[in-house]
Amino acid sequence: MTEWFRETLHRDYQIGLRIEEVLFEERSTHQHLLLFRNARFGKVLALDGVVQTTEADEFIYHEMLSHLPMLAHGKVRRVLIVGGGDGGLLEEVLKHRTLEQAVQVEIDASVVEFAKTHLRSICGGAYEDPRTELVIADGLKYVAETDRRFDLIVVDSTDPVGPGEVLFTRAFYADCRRCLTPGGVLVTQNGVPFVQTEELQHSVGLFRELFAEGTCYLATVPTYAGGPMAFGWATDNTALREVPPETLQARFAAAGIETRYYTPAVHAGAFALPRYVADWIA
Ligand code: AG3
Repeated sequence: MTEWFRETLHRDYQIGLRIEEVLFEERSTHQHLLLFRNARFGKVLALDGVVQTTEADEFIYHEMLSHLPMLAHGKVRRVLIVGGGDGGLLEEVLKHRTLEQAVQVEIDASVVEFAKTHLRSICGGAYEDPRTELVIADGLKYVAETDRRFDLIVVDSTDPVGPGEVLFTRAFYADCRRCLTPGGVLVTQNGVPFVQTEELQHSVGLFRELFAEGTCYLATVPTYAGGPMAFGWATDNTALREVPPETLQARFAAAGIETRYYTPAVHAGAFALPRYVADWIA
């Protein structure tokens, strides 16, 4: 018998992934977690029926949420990651030797424990790095209360259904801005515009109310189906989006990081929006 995982994220569109083997399943206080093996994508992690990450394509998403903003900024010493319990993003930001501290605020301790046991291929030793500080808390509450300041905040959330919903609100974005050092950047997981249009419009609209600049950049992640995925970009430093290619190249070379998706040219191109996306956020 062949079993298929069918994603339940969208009402009128879905992707299916064949389940070779269920590796782990758990219902935590926060969500339903499923890990299975797919022949093409390797281990697949789904939370509440929605694909979060896979061994085969996580590099695209995690590289674009980390190296792009870090190299655009050029002097990121402290990063805050909201969500991202699988540790894939944390692992990427820690590749920057100049990074002094990565604070990760994850609401679900069981996802982190699970990642350390079952997703080493994705998180590596990120949770054991001395620069990592793991906080098990609600991200919304954390940014509302902390006195800490960060050069970069990355929201690696689920989609705006369930526990992730509050991470798409005006209050949350305003608190993120308060927690940034002057000229710092907020980047967010903002869904696949073709199938999650309102979500992107909503977030970018709020960025533009709160920051000097709000837009998005794109990358195609095969298991986030429906076209390229959008990453929200909000900052008061409008120069960060126009860092000259030679500067990006020099920073990338100095960082000495090996990537499989990110290149300085991809970085620059990611901000070029197809007309339909530009129109939707106009
Ligand atoms: N964050 C969730 C992205 C899910 C997007 N899915 C979609 N829109 N099809 C992933 C966590 C990886 N660290």
